[in-house]
Amino acid sequence: MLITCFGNSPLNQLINSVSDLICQKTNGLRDLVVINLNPELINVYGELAGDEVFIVNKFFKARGFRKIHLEIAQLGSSLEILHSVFFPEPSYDLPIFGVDIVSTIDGISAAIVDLSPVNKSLPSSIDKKLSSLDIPKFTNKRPLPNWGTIFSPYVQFIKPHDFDESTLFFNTVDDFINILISHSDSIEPNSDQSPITIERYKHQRNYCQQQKCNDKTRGVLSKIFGPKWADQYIDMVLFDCPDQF
Ligand code: BLA
Repeated sequence: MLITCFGNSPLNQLINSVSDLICQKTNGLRDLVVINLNPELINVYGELAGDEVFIVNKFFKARGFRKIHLEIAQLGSSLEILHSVFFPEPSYDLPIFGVDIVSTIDGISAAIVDLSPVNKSLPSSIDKKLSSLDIPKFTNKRPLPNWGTIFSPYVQFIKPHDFDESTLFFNTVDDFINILISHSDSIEPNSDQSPITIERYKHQRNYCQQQKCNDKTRGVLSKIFGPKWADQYIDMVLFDCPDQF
């Protein structure tokens, strides 16, 4: 199958180009299928002080990935967010690919990308490829929050200084996703019940639990949709941790 991307929109240029990139890369995955969620959670519309609010979600699964999530949120006139996570099947030795880009009227305030481990460390071939990347020296590196222990040593959390740094961030996302996909193509799964699969499953749960500690995400969603809806959305859509995958 071939998925449609978000199309041209008046979004921030970095958000547009990264969402296109992720969409194109997703299209190249083996055994790609759409995951159908409750339609009320897929497209969410609202209003904030007369401004349009919408969240558009796309969900897929593919060989090696239990859930691929791509989300664009336009929250009023001054906040746009791109959120994407590739949750692996725990039977595959794959890290979690995650991207978050937050754009305000003053430009991008936060751009983060990582391949986060689901074991004590990253698979050695991924570690080797990441360590040989020429990761740019971004001007404004941002400190990780306390819950950010889930990220790898290669995580990039920045506020791009200018257009050139936005392009460099785009290239970094491209490098990270290419490393992930070429690794996913080269490996075979372990059995569902093997101890290593169970270990990866536990780490994935921990990743979700830690992400749920991000009060900035909760704060923005609560302000618009109320705290109950925000908690439900975070639990069921962004970082659901099913008992069994
Ligand atoms: C930060 N996330 C933020 C911020 C906002 C959101 C408003 C603060 C921006 C800033 O400090 O400049 C909001 N993010 C959202 C919303 C959604 C979203 C509303 O995804 C979805 C609807 N967050 C993720 C993923 C990662 C992530 C996958 O969803 C990492 C791969 C990271 N976001 C992340 C981090 C921060 C952040 C580390 C900074 C938190 C802090 O500084 O306390």
